Amino acid sequence: MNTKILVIGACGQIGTELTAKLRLQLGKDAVIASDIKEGTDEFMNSGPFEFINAMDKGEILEAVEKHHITDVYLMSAMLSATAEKYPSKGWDLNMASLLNVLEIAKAKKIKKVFWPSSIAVFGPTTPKKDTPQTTIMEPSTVYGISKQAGERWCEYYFNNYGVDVRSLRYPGIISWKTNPGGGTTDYAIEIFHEALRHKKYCSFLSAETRLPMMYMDDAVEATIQIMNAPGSEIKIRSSYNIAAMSFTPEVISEKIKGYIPEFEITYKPDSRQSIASNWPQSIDDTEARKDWNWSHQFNLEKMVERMIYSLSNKYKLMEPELNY
Ligand code: AKB
Repeated sequence: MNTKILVIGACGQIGTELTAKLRLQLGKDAVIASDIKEGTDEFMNSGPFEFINAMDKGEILEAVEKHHITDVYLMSAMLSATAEKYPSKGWDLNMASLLNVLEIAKAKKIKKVFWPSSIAVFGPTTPKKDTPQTTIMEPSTVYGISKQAGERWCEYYFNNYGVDVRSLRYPGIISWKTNPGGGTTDYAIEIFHEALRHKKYCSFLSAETRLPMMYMDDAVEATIQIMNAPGSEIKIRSSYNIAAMSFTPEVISEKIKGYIPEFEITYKPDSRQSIASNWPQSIDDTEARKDWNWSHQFNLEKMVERMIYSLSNKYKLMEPELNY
């Protein structure tokens, strides 16, 4: 049976780029994009699309049967900062969407599921540096609690019903094509837009708040790689730690100054500071590297260079000097 993919939440930050990459690899008709809302014109014209509310199991099942779907990537979620504002909505969306897809997989209607977890599963009692795969997890946000519960559900459905579900604990994902929404790590994207347009940025996290981050291309690569790995290599069925770089607002602003010397950063921590302060500073992803050969391509320097040149080009601020 040929692989036929349904991406739920395809118009979001990661969903958009994941869908594009999968379509490049498998052909546009092998990847059905879906979301509760429309994407950009460019996205809507790039291949088949279904309107799906991830909280409605019937809508997901209908699309699965109509398109003979084999693999589902469930990318819809309410992120940390927004879920703190709407706790019950965040919990309902993050849990119901996952259980809907796991139930459809349990009924053998699909073969494989990808579901993203997050570094938000960790909390104030977790070791902050090189946070291990298995450690104390006492998340303090609604988003983190939903992701931790989700990890338990993934492992439960694998152990008890043989559902082939695979998951990654994403750090903050940095990208320039699509904007993020509602996350605590979003400052690391906003800073580039503001630096290029206004040469200044007011950070909502303090200068020394260190968080794990990853460039979008690595996140998409890791997602597709874990889904393509033989099942026998996937030893962890809750969710894998993955890592690429860690930095503070101060460190990234210094890197940006290397390209835009007039850039100035100021700090005005808001409610997102307490979320970030309870998260790890860096992640140990030894298990992912060992089990299915994960490795990242983008370090801090390469990511900053790519962001500056791609966004300069987008805003037509200067002729990019590098060709990718
Ligand atoms: C967020 O900030 O909420 C997300 C995440 C780390 O999962 N980017």
